Amino acid sequence: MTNDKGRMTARGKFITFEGPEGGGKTTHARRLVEQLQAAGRQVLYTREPGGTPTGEAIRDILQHDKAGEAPCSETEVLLFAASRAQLVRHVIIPALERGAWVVCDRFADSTTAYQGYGRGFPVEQMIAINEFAINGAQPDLTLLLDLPVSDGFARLQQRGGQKDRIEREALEFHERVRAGYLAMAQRWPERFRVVDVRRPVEEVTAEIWNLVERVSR
Ligand code: T5A
Repeated sequence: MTNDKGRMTARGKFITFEGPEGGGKTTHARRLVEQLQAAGRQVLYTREPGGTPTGEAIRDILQHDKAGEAPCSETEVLLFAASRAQLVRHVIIPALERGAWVVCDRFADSTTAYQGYGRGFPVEQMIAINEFAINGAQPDLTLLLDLPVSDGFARLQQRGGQKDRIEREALEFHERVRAGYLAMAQRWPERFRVVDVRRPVEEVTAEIWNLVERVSR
């Protein structure tokens, strides 16, 4: 791979943050971006659903019923996948190819966790839809920020703001999501790292940095 000056560049690394609600994904993804930049890396931060004009429009439909009706569960799966397909092709793959690191706040595993384990669609079907959407762009490292569901919601309550459509789902739904994430971490141990986030922010930040440094070697 060469950059625009014709020099050889290595492909960047792709890091995703996943986990149940209120675990600190946005907080820690942004901290990681700052740390990587301070270490001299070119970094792109993005999020799902969203990250492109098409994706942000889909986000409004999915989270705030912007189309004037709630999407049915099948539509929900396909809209998350559509947002992802656009993000991968227009943003993530081009960034990795120019040697940038990509930090993404949620990615394909969210569909497996929420629509598969949470809503009850066949997990293997969700994985197949994800594969079609991501076009081979598998994360190098997935940081699963784990905490009990009730702790996550308590943090969101402290943070303030309205609950979106998915956050309003029953507690049992969110418990299945969390269990699904932990099952995925066991299934793909080479990619997943589980980070217990029931600890002060600085401690979690240090652990994440440790895990990320190992990927860059
Ligand atoms: N979804 C998404 C699907 O169903 N399928 C999919 O395929 C995809 C991609 C997205 C929603 O869409 C669903 C999942 C979600 O329901 P979103 O608005 O993007 O929703 O929000 P989430 O990704 O769910 O993020 P949350 O709003 O739940 O919060 P975060 O980002 O996990 O947490 P954050 O960083 O905002 O932190 C929450 C609070 O905790 C504090 C922070 O300061 C903040 O106040 N905090 C800590 N407090 C104490 N100790 C720590 N260690 C802390 N770390 C953070």
